[in-house]
Amino acid sequence: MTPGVEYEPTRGFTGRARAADRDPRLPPGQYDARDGWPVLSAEVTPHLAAADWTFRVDGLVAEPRTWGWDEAHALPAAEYRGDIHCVTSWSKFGVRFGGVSLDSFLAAVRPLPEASHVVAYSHTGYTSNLPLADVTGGRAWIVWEYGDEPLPPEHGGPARLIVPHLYFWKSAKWIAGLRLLDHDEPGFWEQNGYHHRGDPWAEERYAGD
Ligand SMILES: Nc1nc2c(c(=O)[nH]1)N[C@H]1C(S)=C(S)[C@@H](COP(=O)(O)O)O[C@H]1N2
Ligand SMILES: [Mo]
Repeated sequence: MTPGVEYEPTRGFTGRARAADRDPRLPPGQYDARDGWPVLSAEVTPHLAAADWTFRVDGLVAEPRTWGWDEAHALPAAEYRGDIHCVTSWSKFGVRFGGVSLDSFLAAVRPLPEASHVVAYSHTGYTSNLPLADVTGGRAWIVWEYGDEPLPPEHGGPARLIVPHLYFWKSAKWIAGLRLLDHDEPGFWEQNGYHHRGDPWAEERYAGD
């Protein structure tokens, strides 16, 4: 189980499995993908060299800034060990991603008080929207390692965003930047009927859930 995360006891019967047999790490309506890691991409996988990767944070910040690969790696290393959940219903337990906490990038640009939301955008044009509160406080990372290996291109390498407490569509692959806004601006899937926030424990899959 993920340290620091409390899991609610499962109540009653759920689907085919008896509640008692159900892994408490599994949010409602999800299954354990075990050794598999499905690739879900709306785009063709870009093959972006690490040397060409950049990450920019702008919008409602005191000092907009762009980091290159080496500059981003000079920030304090951080990792996520825990679970991930895709809205298409697979979850993976106990994965490890290595990179840098988004807090480190945000500390450098200094968000303005009116900043309330972010749009994350990829080098391919993919976008996802998030409340600023969901990407601060050690809950979001820019990562370039999966396990101890470089993040594979089909999974967003050279670098992607991860926001693992929300459904994984929020975690933009081939991340290019974050724009801080004073309002919520729906991203790619959110414009196509998905929920604006996407909490897997509340089963916030579609708009209106
Ligand atoms: N750029 C980009 N990022 C993306 C997506 C995408 O299509 N393009 N799909 C999202 C969805 S729906 C999921 S579940 C995860 C899938 O990540 P994976 O392919 O590494 O499993 O990436 C998210 N980030
Ligand atoms: Mo997904």
